[in-house]
Amino acid sequence: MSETGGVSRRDVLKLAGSGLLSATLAGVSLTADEQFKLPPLPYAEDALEPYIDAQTMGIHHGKHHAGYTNKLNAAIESTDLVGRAIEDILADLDSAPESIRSALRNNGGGYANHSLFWQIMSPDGGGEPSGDLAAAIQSGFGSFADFKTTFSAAAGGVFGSGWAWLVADGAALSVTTTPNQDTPLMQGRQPILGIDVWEHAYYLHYQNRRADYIEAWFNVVNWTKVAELYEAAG
Ligand code: MN3
Repeated sequence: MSETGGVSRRDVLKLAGSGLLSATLAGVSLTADEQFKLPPLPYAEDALEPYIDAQTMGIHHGKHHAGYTNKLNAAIESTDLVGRAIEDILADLDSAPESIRSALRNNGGGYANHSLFWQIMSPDGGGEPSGDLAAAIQSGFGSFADFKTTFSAAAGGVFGSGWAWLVADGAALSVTTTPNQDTPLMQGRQPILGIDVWEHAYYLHYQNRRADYIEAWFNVVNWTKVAELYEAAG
């Protein structure tokens, strides 16, 4: 094994895996404990096939989400935001230094949105919710089918890049959309389900067929996780 200055390739790979190396390369001086960490995917990159392809998942998580994470860390260093929860930062953007507010909005939003996105999908997903969440969807939208129609229309109607959300305001549910990496958290609202309709989320497999991506995505929605988030928000 080749070694340079006592640091082996294996050490470098370990550093890269820990996120320390990428942050160092980005010029971030935060300690490991102070940094936002890229959460690992809770399943393999190919686990959501055929609905979401492995290459899209790998790039989406390993490049896009990692990029938001590194740029978020770069934005907060040397501010009093270090150590604050991302939800708190996003709910209070107006009090952040103006010079980094756009960076926080875009990269902090991207960090939070994708951290949620991986969690609310699963290779064991699909179907329909049960229990309190199912009752709330029926109450709010008429039926699960009506909810799906409303949510899909909202997601399909996002102009350009953005997200469609199912938001819990206490027990009540509503569908909303945000542009770019904005999130309902910026209005102090709690998203419990979201679909990324940036082209990077689907273009390799679906090209311009966003409606096909949205329809397929329902096959991987992790309703168990969404129900947990709903209970926590209530
Ligand atoms: Mn994305």
